Amino acid sequence: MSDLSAFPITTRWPAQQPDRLQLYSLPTPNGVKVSIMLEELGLPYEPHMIDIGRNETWTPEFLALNPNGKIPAIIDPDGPGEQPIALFESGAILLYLAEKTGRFLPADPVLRYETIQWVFFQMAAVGPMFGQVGFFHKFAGRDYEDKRPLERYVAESKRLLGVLETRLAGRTWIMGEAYTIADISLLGWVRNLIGFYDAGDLVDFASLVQVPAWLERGLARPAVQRGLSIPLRP
Ligand SMILES: N[C@@H](CCC(=O)N[C@@H](CS)C(=O)NCC(=O)O)C(=O)O
Repeated sequence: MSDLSAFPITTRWPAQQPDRLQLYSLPTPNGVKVSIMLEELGLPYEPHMIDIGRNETWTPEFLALNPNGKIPAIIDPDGPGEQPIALFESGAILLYLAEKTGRFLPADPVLRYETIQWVFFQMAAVGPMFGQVGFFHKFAGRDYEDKRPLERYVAESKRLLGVLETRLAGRTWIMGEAYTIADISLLGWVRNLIGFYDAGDLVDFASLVQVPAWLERGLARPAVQRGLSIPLRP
């Protein structure tokens, strides 16, 4: 039986099954990357719902796991050297899980770095830019009189969607025939932009061909569907 008592987060969110990977998350575009990956892998894990609306990521127990105060984060009791490992940042977690299992990341070095490149593209560009569209279009920033920030983030998001549109031409997935962590990192963000953020018209999503078809293919995957609502919101 694994002992996770050295991790303060387990005092607030106790592990019922400490031998399983512990997921601390919420079904947001960053959170679902990890739940989708875990569902795709079929790894046993125990999800813990972290309520960001109640600032639970800013509690001392959560901050001890992620000093940056954000979901998702994990503890894998079966980490390298058979020691537990704690990780935050969804991109790092995707890479860790891909390397641990040898799945969803090509073994060929060139293809592997190409995949990682697209994961970084999501982490550095798509996530931050789409998130700002959400803030200025759907959340508090909606009431700001000055519309220039919204316009700037919409323009950049449209440009990024154009990059994806070009990349996906003639490809089923970002890496061609292989479904990888690049797709897993991006699907939730594109879905959220046109769904929850209601920004489809703003970014002229209807003018795209490849991205909507890719999104539909991704959303048709049962593991993606399951991962999109894990951990269950109350
Ligand atoms: N770069 C981080 C971003 C994580 C992030 O922004 N998480 C948001 C939810 S999508 C969060 O926890 N927000 C809580 C807060 O800022 O209070 C990652 O990809 O893991």
